Amino acid sequence: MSEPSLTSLEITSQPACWRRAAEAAASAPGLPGPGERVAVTGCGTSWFMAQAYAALREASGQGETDAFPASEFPVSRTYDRLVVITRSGTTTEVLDLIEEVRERWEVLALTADAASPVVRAADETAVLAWADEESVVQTRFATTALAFLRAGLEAAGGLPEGVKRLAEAASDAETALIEPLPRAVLSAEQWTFLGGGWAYGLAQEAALKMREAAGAWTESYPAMEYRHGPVSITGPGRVAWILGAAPAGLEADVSRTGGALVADGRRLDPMADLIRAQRLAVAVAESRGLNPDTPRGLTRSVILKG
Ligand code: F1P
Repeated sequence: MSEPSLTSLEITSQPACWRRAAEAAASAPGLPGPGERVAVTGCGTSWFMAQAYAALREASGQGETDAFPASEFPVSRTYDRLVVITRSGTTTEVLDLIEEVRERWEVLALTADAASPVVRAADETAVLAWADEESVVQTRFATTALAFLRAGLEAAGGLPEGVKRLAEAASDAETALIEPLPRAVLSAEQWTFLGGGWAYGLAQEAALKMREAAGAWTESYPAMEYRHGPVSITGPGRVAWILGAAPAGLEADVSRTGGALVADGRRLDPMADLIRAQRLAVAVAESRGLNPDTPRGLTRSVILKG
């Protein structure tokens, strides 16, 4: 048997990384306080984590929270605080954005690298070095950054009704790491990931993982938007996968198409369910003879030449 990929090893370490994030968040400076008007940003995977956190914070009643990709940030707006997520700390669009707004807003940066430029650019930094990765494809850094922010919400005023505490999510993650993936999901030719509220950002990330690691055809939509057109993609040999709670009628919609439905949101926290999608990405990559550690056309961070 060949050695497991770096991506697989990093996926496996997520429950421990999340628990450490919860400890770190308890005494971290720079986290948004209740009532602050906050924007969250990043690129690629980091933007999807920003989306998930923004929806979770707003639903928890702790304040208006927007998420934008760093390259499309509406800088004329007014915020109290900008939260940036960047594993490398070197992504050009993120650094340019901080430069533009740092005089006006407090900036908290979450990064894996204490020596990176973002640490000098931001007012406060949370260095989640234990979650850094060797793989280009992000898995544990991204979810650990979200775990850190989620723990911050838990400490500041609580999570929305129906959202599990991070400690429970970490237990679900352990389940998600060992459960066999359904055969129909492993052998499918197309996957559409869905999620409502904060799970939408996670659905976006699940779809991106499949594209990056496996070059797979995936789509992602807010759960209720799926029936307004995208359902036409689903059919025999294809999968619709809902992270978090499934809206009424989804099962019947998917069943009519002849596609397979994955809907374990009652049982698994959406962050834990994302781990199953990460595992699927590795499995599909390997079944196609691809190395998930070396995604096509992608580097650890994108640094644009000026
Ligand atoms: C983000 C990024 C992602 C990409 C890939 C590599 O970098 O470039 O856009 O999807 O995962 O990382 P970072 O700003 O988080 O370092």
